[in-house]
Amino acid sequence: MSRPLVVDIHTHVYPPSYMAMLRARKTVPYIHDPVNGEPRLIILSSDDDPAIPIDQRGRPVDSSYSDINVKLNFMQQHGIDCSVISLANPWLDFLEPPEAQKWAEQINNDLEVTCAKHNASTNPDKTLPLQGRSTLFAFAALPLSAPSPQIIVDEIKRLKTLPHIRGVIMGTSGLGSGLDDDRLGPIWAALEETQLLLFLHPHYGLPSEAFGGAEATGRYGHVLPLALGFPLETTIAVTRMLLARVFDEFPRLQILLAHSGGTLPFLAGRIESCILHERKFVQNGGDVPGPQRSIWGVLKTNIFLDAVVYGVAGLKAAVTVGGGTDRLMFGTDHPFFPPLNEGEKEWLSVTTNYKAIDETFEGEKDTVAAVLGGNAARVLNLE
Ligand code: 5CU
Ligand code: ZN
Repeated sequence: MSRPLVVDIHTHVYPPSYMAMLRARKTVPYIHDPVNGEPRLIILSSDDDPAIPIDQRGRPVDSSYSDINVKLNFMQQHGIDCSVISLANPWLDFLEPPEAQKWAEQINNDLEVTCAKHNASTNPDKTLPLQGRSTLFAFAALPLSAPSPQIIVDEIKRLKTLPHIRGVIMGTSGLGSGLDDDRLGPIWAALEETQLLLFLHPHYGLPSEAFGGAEATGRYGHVLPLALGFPLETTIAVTRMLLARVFDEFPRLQILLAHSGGTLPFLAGRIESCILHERKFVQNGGDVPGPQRSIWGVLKTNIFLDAVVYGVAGLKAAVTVGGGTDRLMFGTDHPFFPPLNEGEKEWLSVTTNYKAIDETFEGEKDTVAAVLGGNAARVLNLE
């Protein structure tokens, strides 16, 4: 039986130039790289607690974060034909305004060159199909802290001309105050015009007090911020976009939500009901224009979900709100969630997602093929 094409649409890198920048920093995000001892990556603000010894903060960081050959080995070991690589969080959000444009151009050019060089080496005549060899495409990063939105718009337009860029990755802070910010209008317009896919990804989570503060970090590590903070952050960000009428004004905006939309598929009905009962909105007798489009319509026309949810229940919710299986796409979140034991080749985080897809769509060969790669190849025009 021929195996289906597998495309990983959620897989991160920190290009070497970005790693060097993190090594030179002393505040989050940074890499602590002692002369004796292992380097540590400190990206989550909850990790940067002075009560935690510096050599225990964050997590170990190895070449899987930055070396594309390690990514290619990982792809081969897990049957992945094509990866759409993206800069990992916190992207360029923290840069001083005058630095942002230069770094965005550098990182995006690095991503483009990495993909171009690799693909030229495996498919010099550009005649081979995607399946059965390794291919790279990328989601680019935006200079969101740049001094003017026009710089961001110009970068989006430039990205459209780079052959291996298929979209942009963005966190939930936007220009600094969330995705319901009116100043984002020109950026949504540029994404809509270029039809570059916006990969919306969490990073900031919830205030650490929601999880019990520093004491809880000491006891439970990353479980609460990653298992709950990340998905709720995504859910809140998209709901704020909906409430701010972003999908009314930009009905052709295309967004891919990380981690199967956080908790959005499960909470969509409640969100819709709260909107329909909110007296503030003009349609309910108030003075604030509320969203015109139903969340159910937005989920079926503007939103794609990755399949990085590690279970059947989450996948079923994702396909239910998407109105079918053609808006769901396989991903790994590599290099995050590596095996805990050195030398283990198979990643539990990846096999769990493969297994969940198999169990959810058992016996539906075409659906499994669509979720594993067919949908991504179609939506991102990967051939
Ligand atoms: O493990 C983590 O902290 C993360 C992260 O920071 N970013 C991500 O994409 N996945 C997991
Ligand atoms: Zn991720």
